[in-house]
Amino acid sequence: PTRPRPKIILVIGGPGSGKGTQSLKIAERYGFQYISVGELLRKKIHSTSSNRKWSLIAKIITTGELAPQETTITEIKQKLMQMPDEVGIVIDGFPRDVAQALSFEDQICTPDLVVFLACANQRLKERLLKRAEQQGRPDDNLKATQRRLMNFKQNAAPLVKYFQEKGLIMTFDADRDEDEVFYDISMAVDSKLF
Ligand code: UP5
Ligand code: MG
Repeated sequence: PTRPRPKIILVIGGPGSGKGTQSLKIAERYGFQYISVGELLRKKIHSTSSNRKWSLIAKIITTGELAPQETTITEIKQKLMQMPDEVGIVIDGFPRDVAQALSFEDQICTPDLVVFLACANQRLKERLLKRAEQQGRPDDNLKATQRRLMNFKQNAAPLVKYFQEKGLIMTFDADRDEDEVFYDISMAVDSKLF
C-alpha cells in the first residue's frame, strides 16, 4: 500500500504573533518537518546575489511587502520535493492572502489544519521591537514593520474567512505566554489530526 501523504499544517498570523515560535514547537512535538516561508525567501536572497529577480525580491521584502506569489509557491514546491517521506510538515507564514491560499490548494494540496495566531496589534509591535534589538532582521526596521502590520491587517480577515468556510482553521489567542498558546494548539492538533 502507498503511504498516506504527509499531514500539512499551515501557521498564519501577524508579524510577531509567534508563527516561528509555535511552528517549531509543533515540529518538535509531532516529528514534523518545518518550513518557514519567510526564511526560505531570505536564504534564497543570500545565496543568489547579483541576480536581478532576487535583488528585486530582496527590496520588496526589506520594505515589508509581499514577494510575488508564483515565486513563493515555486520555492515552497521545490522545498517540499526535497523532503523525505514525512509524517507531517508545518509551514510557517504562508499563505498571506486568499489568492495564495487558492494557488496552494491548486498546485500543492488542501492543508489538514490552519493555525491562526490572533494577537493584539500593540503586542505585535512590542515583540518586533524587542526582537529587532536582539537580532535585527532586515525587515525589522520601523517602516517595514508598519508595512508588514498593514498588509496583515488588510489580508487577514478575508483569509481567515476563506479557511473558516472550509472548516480548516482554528484560532488561538496568541497574546499569552508561549507555552499556554502551545498547550491549546497541541490539544487541537491531537484531536483534529490524530
Ligand atoms: N514571542 C513569540 N511568542 C511569544 C509569546 N507568546 N509571548 C511573548 N513573546 C513571544 O515571535 C516574534 C518575537 O516574539 C520573538 O522574539 C519571540 O521570541 C517573541 P516569532 O515566533 O518570531 O513570530 P513570527 O510570527 O514568526 O514573526 P515574524 O516577524 O517572523 O513574522 P513575519 O510574518 O513578519 O515574517 P515572515 O518571516 O513570515 O515573513 C517575512 C517577509 O517575507 C514578509 O513580510 C514578506 O515580505 C515575505 N513573505 C512573502 O512575501 N510571502 C510569504 O508567503 C511569506 C513571507
Ligand atoms: Mg517568523
